[in-house]
Amino acid sequence: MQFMDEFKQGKMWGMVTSIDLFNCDPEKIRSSEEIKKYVKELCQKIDMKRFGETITVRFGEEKRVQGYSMTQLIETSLISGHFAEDTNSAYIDVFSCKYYDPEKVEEFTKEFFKAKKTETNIVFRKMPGTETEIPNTRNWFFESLEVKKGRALGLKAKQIYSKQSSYQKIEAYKTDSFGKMLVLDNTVQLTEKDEFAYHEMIVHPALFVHPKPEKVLVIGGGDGGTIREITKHKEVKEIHLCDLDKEVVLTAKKFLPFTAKAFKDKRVQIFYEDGFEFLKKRNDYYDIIIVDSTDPVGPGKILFSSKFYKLVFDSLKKDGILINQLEIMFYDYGFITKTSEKIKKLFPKFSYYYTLVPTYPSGAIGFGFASKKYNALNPKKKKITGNLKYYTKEIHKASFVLPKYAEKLNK
Ligand code: SPD
Repeated sequence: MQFMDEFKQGKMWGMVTSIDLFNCDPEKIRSSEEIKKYVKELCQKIDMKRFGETITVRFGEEKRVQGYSMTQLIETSLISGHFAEDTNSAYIDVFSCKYYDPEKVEEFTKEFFKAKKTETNIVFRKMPGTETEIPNTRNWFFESLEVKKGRALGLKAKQIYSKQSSYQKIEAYKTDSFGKMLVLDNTVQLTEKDEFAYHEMIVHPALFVHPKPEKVLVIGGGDGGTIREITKHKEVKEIHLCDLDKEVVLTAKKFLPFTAKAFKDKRVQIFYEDGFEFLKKRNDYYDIIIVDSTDPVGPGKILFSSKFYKLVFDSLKKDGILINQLEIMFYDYGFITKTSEKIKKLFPKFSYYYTLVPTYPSGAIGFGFASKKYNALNPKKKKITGNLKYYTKEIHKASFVLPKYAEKLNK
């Protein structure tokens, strides 16, 4: 634990261990004697000297808060507790400026009240001059799926919009360091500062490889970033965007003008449809299909299936190219391998490549480049309109060079 050693060395003023206990033994939390016994035994266990007797008072005219409250002064601060009879929960705080083992407190407390589940938070009380930059996380955004896996990037962020659409939770944030941010189902989709690295790289490798990309389809990508990059290619005549969720497009138009501006381009046509159903109606039509999907959970899951790739294959012309968002090499290597296998069964050429996006978990994200005819490593020379900040011919080639453990993907 980060501050434990400093605390032991006396560099912190004290430590609070707050334990929430759920599904406790109903009899124990309703007994003043049991609560007092708990305090006595706990103090012995963690070597704290009680100062005076344990006070218990049963409060609560209102059902929600009905139950005992307890306080026990100790020579080095205070133990307190609240016992909620309505839910059989208990909330205990042990605050001491003398060192104790918080795990012992948690274990003993859980066992004593026979709680089925506990959640414990430890807070270090600082001395002047020892304050750190470690923030209070209340105004910070973390991806909940990442937190569940015990890792996460934190962004100081203020929510400016939130809506549950028929398909997903849509949120917009203003972050301190990455500008505006779009979040779908608690997962970062883009931020204003680094989206260029994703959108340029999901688009330009294919558009520079295909000699005559006239009809391009984007599935997903309702924020408009991918469309914006496609519009930089003059020879493209039709740009179709198929996104299930109209609310994403509306959110982008309102909060993300830097990506949504591309919707104004005359070549763009938007279809609010299920990508799967949409493709069934288009055979041998597109030069390039780009799947700018969310992760393979919720509405995005089907976009990683063999059935879907077959539809994509049939909707592409005989020299067509498929690009799809294909997750994170560090974290999802198994999934990437399996998904690549599905694509390789249909397309004669397949390679994986990646780009760097600081606000995605691990800072990188990859794409599949599946082609019926053209070689992914052979970009053509051509002029495009507008600026590029990430893509160059050199980056194009370098992005297909994979770390040793992932090399097999491109063999
Ligand atoms: N892990 C998040 C992957 C998000 C990919 N889609 C981003 C959409 C940006 N147009």
